[in-house]
Amino acid sequence: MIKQLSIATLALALSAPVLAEKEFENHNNMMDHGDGHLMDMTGGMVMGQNTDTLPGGCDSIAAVKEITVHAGHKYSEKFPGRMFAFDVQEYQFEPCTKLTINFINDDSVRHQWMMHGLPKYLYPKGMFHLEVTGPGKISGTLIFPPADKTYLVHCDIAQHMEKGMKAQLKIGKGDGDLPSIPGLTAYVIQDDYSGSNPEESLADTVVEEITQMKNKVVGNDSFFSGLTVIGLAIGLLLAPLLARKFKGMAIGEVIAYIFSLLKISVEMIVKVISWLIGLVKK
Ligand SMILES: [Cu+2]
Repeated sequence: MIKQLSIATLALALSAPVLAEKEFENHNNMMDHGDGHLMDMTGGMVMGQNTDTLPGGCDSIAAVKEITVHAGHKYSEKFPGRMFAFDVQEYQFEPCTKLTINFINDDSVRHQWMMHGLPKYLYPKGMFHLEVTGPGKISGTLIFPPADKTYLVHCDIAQHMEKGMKAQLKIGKGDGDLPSIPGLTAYVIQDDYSGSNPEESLADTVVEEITQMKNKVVGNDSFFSGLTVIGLAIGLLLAPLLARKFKGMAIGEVIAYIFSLLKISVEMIVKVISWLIGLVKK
């Protein structure tokens, strides 16, 4: 009995730290590695921090601003098909603004707020980067250059941007919009929830059928296989187009459609030939 009890106690003691959720951590005691690079041992990191050097073309700091940015799964719920998002998808500031970002990660995974395209003489790799692993907060400061420009802001953890953690930051009027900003600009690749056959699978099936037919009918005969290769090449080129046309059709309908196409082309050829004969006869 005592032995059982002690095993149970031991199991509980071992499992408790695993089960415990990571508590919210304020990453405010960072080690300064120089060149605007700060980090601690618990998953907090700032890269490209610049609190005092004016970018070329800025006579002075035009404005001092501070924002709080949240990152987490819950902010993506209003964007169908997305898994992660920032709470805000667009920011806009005056040129030469000094901005402090308080970045809060509301998830248990690692997230970043990363800006690209900054001048490299001031920001290593042209980047400003805040990162927090698990629930927590980190703060960083930078000074924007003077030009009107739209900067990409994203989380660079694998697939987080593709899954929605993406925003744009405009300095002045910006220089256009970026694609696939959730709720703001059109996705480059639209999600398709229609449930019909994906285009590729139908194209693959057609190619497979033709290959099998070729093997049955002509074996490895070089002349025919040469022709078949040309046929296959044309088929491969046309397959995606036809597959799109045939989406949702039964295989019988597809064959009927191909035959009607063939019939139309034969009729056209006959018409052209008769017209040519008519010309010669005159
Ligand atoms: Cu992330």
